Amino acid sequence: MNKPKRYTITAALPYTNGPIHIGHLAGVYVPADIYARFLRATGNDVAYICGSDEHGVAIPMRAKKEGVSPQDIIDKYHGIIKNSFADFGISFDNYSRTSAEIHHKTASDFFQKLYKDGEFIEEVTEQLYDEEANQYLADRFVIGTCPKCGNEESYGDQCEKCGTSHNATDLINPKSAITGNIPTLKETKHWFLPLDKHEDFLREWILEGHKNDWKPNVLGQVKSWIDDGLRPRAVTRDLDWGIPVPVEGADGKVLYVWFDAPIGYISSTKEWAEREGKNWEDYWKKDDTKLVHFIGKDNIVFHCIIFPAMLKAHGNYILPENVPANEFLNLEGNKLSTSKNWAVWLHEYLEEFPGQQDVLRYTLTANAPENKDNDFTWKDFQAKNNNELVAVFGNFINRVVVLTNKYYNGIVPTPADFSDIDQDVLDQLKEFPNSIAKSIERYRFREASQEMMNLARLGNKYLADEEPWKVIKEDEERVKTIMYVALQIAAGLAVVSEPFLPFTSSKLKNILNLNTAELNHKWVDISEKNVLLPANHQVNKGELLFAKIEDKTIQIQLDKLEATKKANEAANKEVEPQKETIQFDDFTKIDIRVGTIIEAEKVAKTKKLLKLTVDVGIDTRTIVSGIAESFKPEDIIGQQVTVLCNLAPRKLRGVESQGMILMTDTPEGKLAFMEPKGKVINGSQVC
Ligand code: B3M
Ligand code: ZN
Repeated sequence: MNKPKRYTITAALPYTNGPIHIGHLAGVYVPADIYARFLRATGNDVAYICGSDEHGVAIPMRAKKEGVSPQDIIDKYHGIIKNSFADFGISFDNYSRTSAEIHHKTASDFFQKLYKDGEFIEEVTEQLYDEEANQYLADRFVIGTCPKCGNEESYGDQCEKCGTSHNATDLINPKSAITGNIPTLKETKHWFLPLDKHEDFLREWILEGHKNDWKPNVLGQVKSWIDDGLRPRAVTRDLDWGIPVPVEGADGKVLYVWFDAPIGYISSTKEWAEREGKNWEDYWKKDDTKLVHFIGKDNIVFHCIIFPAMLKAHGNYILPENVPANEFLNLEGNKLSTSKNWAVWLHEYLEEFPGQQDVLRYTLTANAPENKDNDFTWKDFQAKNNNELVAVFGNFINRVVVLTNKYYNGIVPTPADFSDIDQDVLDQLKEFPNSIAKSIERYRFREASQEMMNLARLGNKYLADEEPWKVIKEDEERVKTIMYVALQIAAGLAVVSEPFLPFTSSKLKNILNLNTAELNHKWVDISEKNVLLPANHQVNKGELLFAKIEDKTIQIQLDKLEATKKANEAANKEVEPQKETIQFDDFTKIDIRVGTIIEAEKVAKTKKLLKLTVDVGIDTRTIVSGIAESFKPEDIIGQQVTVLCNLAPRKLRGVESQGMILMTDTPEGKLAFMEPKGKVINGSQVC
């Protein structure tokens, strides 16, 4: 494609059925934001478009789970998600929502055009039906085995494991997600998009036309999907939540969420264009516009096959120039999961790491799952922060600014002649905008972020080698040149870091006082201008750009995940089967009393055991109990407990135990006392 006149960048519309987590940022929104920011910084006309995906079965399912209406759910999570994106500097030009009137109209008009042009197959077919729930089962309302990869947790419309998309009736052993029943089949009319009719065009456009510029993971999925044979896909549903199907004979039917959601990119662009006084059609219908969809791999088939087929069938729309889908991010070795709360939620991250959005942006970029699934670990997060952001980027800037203020009151000194090393460093500086740009333009954001960090490394090494803090004692003129060169690198870093570290770049521009008209450098200036910070320019006092993250801070996060893991295990724990039947006489032999813990201490050289002194009313006795990992000795003095008293004494790690404290498990996987509700006299019998 020749140099585009404008760019339309879309980022997958997140479902408003829950908050967003680091996987969303890593997979879609940070790479898209880097790309949009870079394009703006290099003088392009950009529309960076997104919005909330508010239809589909996921919403009413969440509403039912929370006992509220679907509207309550979308209003709650649309707000949380929109704020999270803003908090992390995801610089959309517009963030809309598919419940908006402009979207309902845009999607309805789109459907009607295809309907009138005869692009749909109208057919009565047998669909899965839940007799008890009295509703058809589609999408997430049904779970079964994926016919392609055997994943037993596949939804009715797509399998998140292999990415394929299918009809609910294709599932093997389908089960209703509402009642758990096995569905029956019941006739119903739907409108189908005949994907098979578009096979030749899709093969030519993607597998030929983009075989050299689309990512292998995307091409691989698309090829496999086309080779498996494209079939008509229902684009309507028997649901009461969604956009009503705008044709005769469609009462009680809505547009399939994956038909309406991608049209959400168009309606969000319309909303933005109306507000900005632009023509939305320039961004969707002009051949000199470059359209790029940023998505996760589970959305490839919808963005590379179904939506392009819709655009093609409609006519007059451009097609995506690229769909650089990322793979999945895992968390500490396990798949991120909303339902299992196995995630780092963005709103929680900011509570625990206030003002450190760029640390997460950088870590997720440096480890992005660009070509294969990757793992986020808190240890790596700490290492990226401490070893790169603090020790290289922050250290370099801190030295430059502190020394400029110390030696010259913040005034950029006039350099003497440059040494070969000075000149070489200044020449290298000029290359960074191009080398970073090359990586960004090929959607290699990991590589681009490391190249950006290489500029900080260049500056850090230059200062470490030139040691101005030593040279100042014997050659002040030389130090002026060294600091002048270092300041030019710092200015370059302020500009090229912006796509990756927008908050840091803004702070750095303020520190270097770069926000004046003549010094508000563009990306290209770093390569073209010889002077970025002129002599006699005043820089401000410095501020710490990054703070070291201590082990104990990371341990808190790891403990949180451990607690989540235990809670999930407890929640999924099979209930122990009942023990063998005993006779009443057997029961009358056991003597269970209420007692009170009056002393407690750890049993030496053990992790789990506490030695308790318990007043059981009959007497005061020693009982050894394996509760040390759930309770501190000092916290349970005075605790009333239920005690099996006539258990034969036994020695545990050298301590004779005369009885047993009865405990149970909490949902969080911790131990809990069986304690009476309200104070009870020690020795009271339990029976
Ligand atoms: N909401 C699926 C997802 O959140 C869907 C994306 C729509 S993009 C048009 O992964
Ligand atoms: Zn599958």
